[in-house]
Amino acid sequence: MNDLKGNTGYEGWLRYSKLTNSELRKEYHSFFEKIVVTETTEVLTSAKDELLNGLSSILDTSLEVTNIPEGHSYVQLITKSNVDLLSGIVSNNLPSQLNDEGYLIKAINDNNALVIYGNTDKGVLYGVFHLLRLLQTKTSLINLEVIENPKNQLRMLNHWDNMDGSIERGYAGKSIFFEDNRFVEDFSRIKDYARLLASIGINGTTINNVNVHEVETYLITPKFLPDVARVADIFRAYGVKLFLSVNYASTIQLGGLGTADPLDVNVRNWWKEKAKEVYSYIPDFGGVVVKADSEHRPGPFTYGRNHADGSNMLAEALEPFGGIVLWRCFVYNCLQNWRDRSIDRARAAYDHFKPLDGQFKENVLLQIKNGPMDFQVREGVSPLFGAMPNTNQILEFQVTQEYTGQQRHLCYLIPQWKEILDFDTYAKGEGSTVKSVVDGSMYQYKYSGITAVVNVGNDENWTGHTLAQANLYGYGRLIWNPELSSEEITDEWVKATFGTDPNVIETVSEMLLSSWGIYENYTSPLGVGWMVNPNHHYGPNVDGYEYDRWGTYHFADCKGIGVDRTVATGTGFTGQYFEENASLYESLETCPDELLLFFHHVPYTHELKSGITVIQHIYNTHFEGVEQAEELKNRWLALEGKIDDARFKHVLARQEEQAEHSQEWRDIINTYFYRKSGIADEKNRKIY
Ligand code: GCV
Repeated sequence: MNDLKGNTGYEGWLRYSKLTNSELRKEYHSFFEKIVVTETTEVLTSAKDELLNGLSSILDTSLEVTNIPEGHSYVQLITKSNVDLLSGIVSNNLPSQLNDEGYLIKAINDNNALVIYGNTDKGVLYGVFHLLRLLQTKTSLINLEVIENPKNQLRMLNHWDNMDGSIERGYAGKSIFFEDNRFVEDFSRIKDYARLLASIGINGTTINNVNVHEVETYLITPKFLPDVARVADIFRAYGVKLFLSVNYASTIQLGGLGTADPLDVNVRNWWKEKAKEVYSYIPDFGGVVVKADSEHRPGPFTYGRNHADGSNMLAEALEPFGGIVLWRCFVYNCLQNWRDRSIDRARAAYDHFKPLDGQFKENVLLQIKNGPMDFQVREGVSPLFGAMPNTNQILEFQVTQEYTGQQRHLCYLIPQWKEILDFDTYAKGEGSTVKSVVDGSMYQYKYSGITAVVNVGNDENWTGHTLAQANLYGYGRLIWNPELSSEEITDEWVKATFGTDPNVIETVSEMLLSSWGIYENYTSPLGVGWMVNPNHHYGPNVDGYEYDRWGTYHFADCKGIGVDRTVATGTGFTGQYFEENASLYESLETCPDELLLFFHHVPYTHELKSGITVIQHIYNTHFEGVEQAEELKNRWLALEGKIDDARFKHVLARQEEQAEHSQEWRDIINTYFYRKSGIADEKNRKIY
């Protein structure tokens, strides 16, 4: 059992519990009597501090940092300026095997020393965290040689934090950056956050909500820029670039120009001056994220301009400083008339952006949500991926669990994200996966990568549910290398967080890996989505959005359910995919069961490929989902005594809530469809 720092979950996966296995202690000691660092940069200082802290804690000794090892075993941190130290030890072309963030870790001197090499200090920092991960997972270092390069260039997070301290769709307390319309006073937590991010390879973050309200608009003014710069300083030391979400209409609100027309020369000049000012505070400012013409946010449409015009205006201003514009594609009509069946929200992003391919400046990236709707437990993959060969794309996931249980229910999303990254778009024939679009390799994008809405707040354990830390950890690890399996990532996280008792590893891993399917079972069925309470989105409400303006419908009547998105008889959405997927989804015969109601409207008696009818599937999965949620709780309960008390009780309380609340989902969904369809459950279970 671990005995670290009160076991609040604050350390996350950086617990560095003391190693008790004496064999391994001996082995590690034979590598690490000293830490050797001969170069000084801010990031290397972080790397050295992390190594010192991690090794001292795991080995329970205090190690010395020195320039010369003098007959001791040692671990040395080296960057390109000292690559000569490695001549004869590694191949001469090592620097060309690594990109700017890649690293080598190698056992040398007959396993009496270890080097961590990066072309840059950032590479070294990531290498240090890799080494500490090996120790936390109790891996032997004998003859170790690891070469790693991140697969994605931009590995970002987006905070939806407001300056009053609230977090839009936040389920883990208040903002760690803001309170009472200003920055928090104590920045020490921000440093601990930067450490967590660097340890999983995150290299950029926005700190404020994409809905940029009144006060936050001033983040790019001298009123707040000194504080923004202080936060940027903290992140910089951990290799994380700071970005801001900006208000598209800043020229009106801050500049007094009366217009935000992107083609207006005064508007353009205002942004150029603004960029100059921001960079005078933060020389390596990453750039801006923009939500424009979306859910009542201002944008270029007001002036009869398009999204290329809008984003290019900002890109032009940031270009001289190397900044980029992350322009969100979450643009749709949120004032839809539910009676009008001709509009389909799923079509919107593609319809708006695809025709603009090639019109964006080189430093614009289109930020595209993984699905065409909005982070549902299951939906199709956005057909925009791969559809714009001449426009940089970045994928947006949602780590915060808006529609997946709000960190009160366990829903581990790595398996979902893997499916999306592995999805074949067929954009350039078979094998044109989403991951190869967004890592930039397929179309040689200048900028590309992955971003996500983060799940962190000022709760002691950062994420509300301690097990929800696994989503943040896994997100970072997966976007560093999308080839990692869900199982590998899970194993790492469980060991670092709860130790290496095989029973704990097996139980927690199985809980995590089964949880997405379980959550899907008792919530909205077969890809249809929604069915949640309006506004806060927690808990079941089948018709919550059915007669509303948001474009999120299931169209259930007494005969059937689902959205007909076919070209033949529906909204034509399936036609936005490349041919192979278009025909796969178009046909009832080939459309996968799990997305059936996302693409088709079918009778309740329609037989699924599984051989059962849609209505019976709804009943079965909802009864089963509740049993599984109960089982999750029981599995956790069986770990009593093997997990420290504080974290044990905390997780148990969440699992109890999930088990109970899943019954609410089951009974409301089953009752609704029983009453609509009049078809009884074949197994005669209790429906109200
Ligand atoms: C930040 C959904 C969420 C909103 C969010 C929006 C977005 O509509 O419910 O809270 O706004 O997505 O991604 O911009």
